[in-house]
Amino acid sequence: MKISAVLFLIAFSTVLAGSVTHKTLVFPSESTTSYIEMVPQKPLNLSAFTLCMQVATELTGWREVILFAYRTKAHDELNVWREKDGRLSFYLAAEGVSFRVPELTAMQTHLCVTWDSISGASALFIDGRRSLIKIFKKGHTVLPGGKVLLGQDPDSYLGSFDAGQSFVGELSDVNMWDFVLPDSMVEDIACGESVIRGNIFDWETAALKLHGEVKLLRHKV
Ligand SMILES: *[C@@H]1O[C@H](CO)[C@@H](O)[C@H](O)[C@H]1NC(C)=O
Ligand SMILES: [Ca+2]
Repeated sequence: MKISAVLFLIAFSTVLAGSVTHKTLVFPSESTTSYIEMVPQKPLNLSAFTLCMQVATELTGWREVILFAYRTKAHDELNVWREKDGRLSFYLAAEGVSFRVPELTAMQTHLCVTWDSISGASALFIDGRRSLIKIFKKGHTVLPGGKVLLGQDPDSYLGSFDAGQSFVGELSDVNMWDFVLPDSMVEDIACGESVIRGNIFDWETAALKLHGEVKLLRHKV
């Protein structure tokens, strides 16, 4: 083999070895059985948060889609939804705030929601761009002691799933912080310029319990 060919092979394998793998979850079909439980690094005892995820779904039409569910034995504490009319919303203890945004599609969308109890300031970010701020649940606290599910909305602890609300598509990069990240950091995360690890959920290390047909894939990026 020529030296140049050898060098090329070495360079090529170095590129492959050095390439980053990305962990992602594929929810293949509507079901009442496919979901993930995510184990947090510390209790969701929150007076503020930033919750981010990378999401793609082809579900369209008059259908609710659960994007994130955290409930305790007694209550839904924090749920993120795509509503029937395409708006994105989040709910704290049964009350919701929604945002009129471009529809989720088959293409990846980086989505974050932020909330702060002191001011009630709530906002949503799509691919790093912030929505307007709405005032929501000022003075509220998200209570600890529950479980976080991706893919299903539990109407009881932890069951009573509805296939018509289940998530179908791809989810990844679910990261959560117990404070509100500055707009510029959300923008940097969304465009891949910085990796800021969540202190409640860190996607790189988060323990995931898979149920049903959900596939955990690692692909090179
Ligand atoms: C929740 O946070 C409050 C206020 O910071 C604290 O007093 C309480 O002990 C925390 N509870 C748990 C279970 O972490
Ligand atoms: Ca439900």
